[in-house]
Amino acid sequence: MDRNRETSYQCAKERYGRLGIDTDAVLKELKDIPVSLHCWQGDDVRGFDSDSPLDGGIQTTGNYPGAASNPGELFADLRKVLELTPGKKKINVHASYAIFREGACRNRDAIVPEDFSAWVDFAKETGTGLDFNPTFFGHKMVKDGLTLTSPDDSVRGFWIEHGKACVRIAQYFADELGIPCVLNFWIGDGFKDIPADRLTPRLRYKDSLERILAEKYDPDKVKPCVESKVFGIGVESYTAGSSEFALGFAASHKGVLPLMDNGHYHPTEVVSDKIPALLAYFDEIALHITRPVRWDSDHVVLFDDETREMAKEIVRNDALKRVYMALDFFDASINRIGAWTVGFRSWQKALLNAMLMPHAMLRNLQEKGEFGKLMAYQEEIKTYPFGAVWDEYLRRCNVKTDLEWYDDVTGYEKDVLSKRMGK
Ligand SMILES: [Mn+2]
Repeated sequence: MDRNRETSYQCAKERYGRLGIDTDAVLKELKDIPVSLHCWQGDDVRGFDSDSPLDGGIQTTGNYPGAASNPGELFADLRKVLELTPGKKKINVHASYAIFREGACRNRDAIVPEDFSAWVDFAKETGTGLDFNPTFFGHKMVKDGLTLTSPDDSVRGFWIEHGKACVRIAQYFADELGIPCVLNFWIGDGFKDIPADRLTPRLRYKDSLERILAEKYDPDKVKPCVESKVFGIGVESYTAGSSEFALGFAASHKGVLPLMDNGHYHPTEVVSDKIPALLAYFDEIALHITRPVRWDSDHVVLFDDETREMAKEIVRNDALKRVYMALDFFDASINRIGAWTVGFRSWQKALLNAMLMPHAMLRNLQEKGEFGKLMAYQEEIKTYPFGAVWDEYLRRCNVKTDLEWYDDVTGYEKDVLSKRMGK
């Protein structure tokens, strides 16, 4: 079996070599590219700090048993996913995942780094970095669906304080781990029906973000982003943090990155095309990688056409160090460890696929106007022995290959998940 795999890899290496691609060098590079793994797939975005139902226009569907319901369970599940996935990881944490020590219970406007020290310990133990997100949803201070755009000063002030607390926590993460922390601002603020004023809420959002980012941080260590969205459930007519708003804010505030979530656009728009458009203007950008099915459904990321195309745009524009990549999906209808793992492995596959393409040669065909040949070559490359290189990558990363890994998921479900009560 191993001998077959070795032979397959050597054949693939030789074949890609003819295209001028050094597969060994690619595998070495890929395993050091950080990708952020979101903590919220493990518990359907519930978090630990509030019993409020999920709102802000986002929704999980499904009731598969075994969701994590406390930090110990979530850490155990994350460890399993880390074991089943190749490549370098950061863990993406939402503020709602604060882990209060005995007796402490702080509201979101008052959270402190100590409330996240268990995450730092976990990151140190697993050799991962940490990214962070303020949580502007699922909380009783969300009033009429509004947070940073609220006309109620006490509401808006509360959420500004939350944002500032999160800047301090992001700085703490970066200081503790020596790895920059991406700090992503996303709000679900908007209106269900036709508003009378679309500008004022946006001006309040802009002012709120400026007040939050006035909090002191080291721009080499904390990377603030603004994530846009087109609409959410219950806020179909107007979203304050639209694409133009987020881009405009990032473009006019030094050091702020635009963050594109590929579920946050009209269904025929593609983020793969937006990546190079933004790279023309921004030194660094950020991505949330998901799979929207007809709407922002946050299905598990697959190795599908648009996922591959997004990875290609990053790789062929030599932007692996300019694009902060994070996964953002949640499926509660299947085994959550399996869902997490498929999603992470799919993005790794997409990166590997992109790194195994002769981009200079293909670009040259485009420049020369040889579009028939370009189409033919792009189609031929699709059936190159990608799978043999993927298997070799998994072997080098000490991760189980093809169909073997799901046995671990099944075993973990039997031994651990099935014993969890109530969820
Ligand atoms: Mn997102």
